[in-house]
Amino acid sequence: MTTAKSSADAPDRNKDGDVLDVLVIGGGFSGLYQLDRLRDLGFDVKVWDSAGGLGGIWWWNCYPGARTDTVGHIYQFSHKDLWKDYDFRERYPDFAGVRDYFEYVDSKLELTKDVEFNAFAAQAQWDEDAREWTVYSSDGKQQKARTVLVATGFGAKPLYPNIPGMETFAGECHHTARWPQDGLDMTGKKVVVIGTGASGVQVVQEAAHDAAEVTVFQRTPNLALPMRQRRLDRADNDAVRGDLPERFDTRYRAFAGFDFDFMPENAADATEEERRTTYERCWAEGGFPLWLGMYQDLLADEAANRTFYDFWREKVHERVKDVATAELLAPAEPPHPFGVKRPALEQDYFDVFNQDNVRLIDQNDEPVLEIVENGVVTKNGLIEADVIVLATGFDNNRGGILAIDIQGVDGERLQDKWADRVDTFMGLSTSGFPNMLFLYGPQSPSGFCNGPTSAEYQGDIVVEFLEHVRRNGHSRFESTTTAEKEWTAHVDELFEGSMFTKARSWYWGANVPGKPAQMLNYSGGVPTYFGKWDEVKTAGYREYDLS
Ligand code: N01
Repeated sequence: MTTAKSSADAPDRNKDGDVLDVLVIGGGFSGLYQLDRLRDLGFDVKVWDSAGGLGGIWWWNCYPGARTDTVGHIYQFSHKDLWKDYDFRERYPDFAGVRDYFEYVDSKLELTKDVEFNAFAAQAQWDEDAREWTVYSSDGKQQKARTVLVATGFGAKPLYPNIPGMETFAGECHHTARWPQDGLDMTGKKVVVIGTGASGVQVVQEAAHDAAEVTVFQRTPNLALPMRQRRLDRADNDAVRGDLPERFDTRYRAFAGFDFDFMPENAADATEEERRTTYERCWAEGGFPLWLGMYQDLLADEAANRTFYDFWREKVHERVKDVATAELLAPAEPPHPFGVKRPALEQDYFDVFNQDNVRLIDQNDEPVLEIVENGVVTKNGLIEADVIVLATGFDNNRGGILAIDIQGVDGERLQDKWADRVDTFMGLSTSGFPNMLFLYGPQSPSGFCNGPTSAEYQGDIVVEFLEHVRRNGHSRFESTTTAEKEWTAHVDELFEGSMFTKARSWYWGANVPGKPAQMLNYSGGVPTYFGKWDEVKTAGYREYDLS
């Protein structure tokens, strides 16, 4: 946990009123944390966010059923004891719950006075002589800043499927991440959902309760795990708060920044009976511990992994009555090893396929060939639709950054530099683009790290680094090409030969047609990542040219 320091020691650097010390692009957990910490330290800082209000990714993702896959108590700041006064209404808050939490944080920290909403950063240009960035918004605003922090998140750029005729559809067709802010009533409607990632699973559950018909196009089965959602009252929140500080601390020591970690035992060493007992116990508890709190060899040993897959499959088949549908949802042969593609958490996802109004279609056998005025067409004819939900995911990790035309030294474009490969130092910076840092960026633990954990822990190293730069009177920092080559090789080495190669996932860009195959999420774990940064700091940030 961090404590605010007085701004009294900070030099008055903002002599030129229209040049900020720091402009943060993105006002989610990471961006807002930067705002608060840097402001306390006397930096002149503002946030630009393309959203119309607080919530970061939860402002955009307001589709029916959108909710966290992390329990609210761990999906919040530990910062400034904010957790002491906030009560979560549900164990896993929905998007409205997360927005409510952001409002609460704002009421305590007065963040929004320094946030410009509806400001999409379209371009950023580096001026070597002035040693500053100029950032332009799509609606004509401009802002100079000595440092730019890009905190756009890993899912800022929606991925749209390339289906002919999309523009001819007369009903409502929305990507889950561009859902109408006023909502969309599905009652009595015919709904087609394309995609069964975390977003698709959540929409299907909700649509199934209200819609007249729900047709789900599945390309890859989601090895979804039980959520075990429940409502929380004051007493529940008080009980959780009791040991929350210790749970926050645990996040720093756990592989994925949660308050739990893999078990120190191997599934391969356990008897069948012992494994079954463990699986049943974890199944009853539900949530991500079933993924990242299980036997330590499950994500490394394919035979061990198969024991859990078979257990999971049995559980799904117990719930889905139609054998063919159950087989599509949970095939005898795994589509990929369990857990190397992100599983969703579900409440009644598998059960709704027992309802007469819900139908599952194998997108591989019967793809959507065309969208027409009144529905979608497959090889078997027209499926009528009033609503088409594109739950097709994102150009993850780098998409939100490359959506900004970033021009660095000598006008080099980041879009060109990263066209074939992303190169960063620890996911934080890239050479040729001085005085720019990425939060939750590509090649950081990002997709393998609980968001608020990264916002705080990675946020702290960024703040500490910016203080170091300021304290030493530097006005320019840039990571070296040697450092980023070594880091990229390290990220690649961890990926190559790992089980993550066995699923076509967004972790390594396999979900986007034409995107270069490259692991974009650091899979060495949160403790290793921060241990490496400690070495960097102790050695005096030699991976950066400072001047
Ligand atoms: O996106 P996804 P998401 N035709 O990429 C399919 C976080 N998140 O929005 O698996 C047909 O996972 C695609 O098929 P396949 C979370 O980290 C968190 O669901 O590639 N289908 C897949 O089924 C998550 O992992 C929360 O074969 C197409 C789906 O669309 C990440 O965001 C909630 C297709 C996309 O799944 C992304 O999740 C939501 C096409 N052309 C999201 N293109 C919570 O915390 C893609 N697909 C709860």
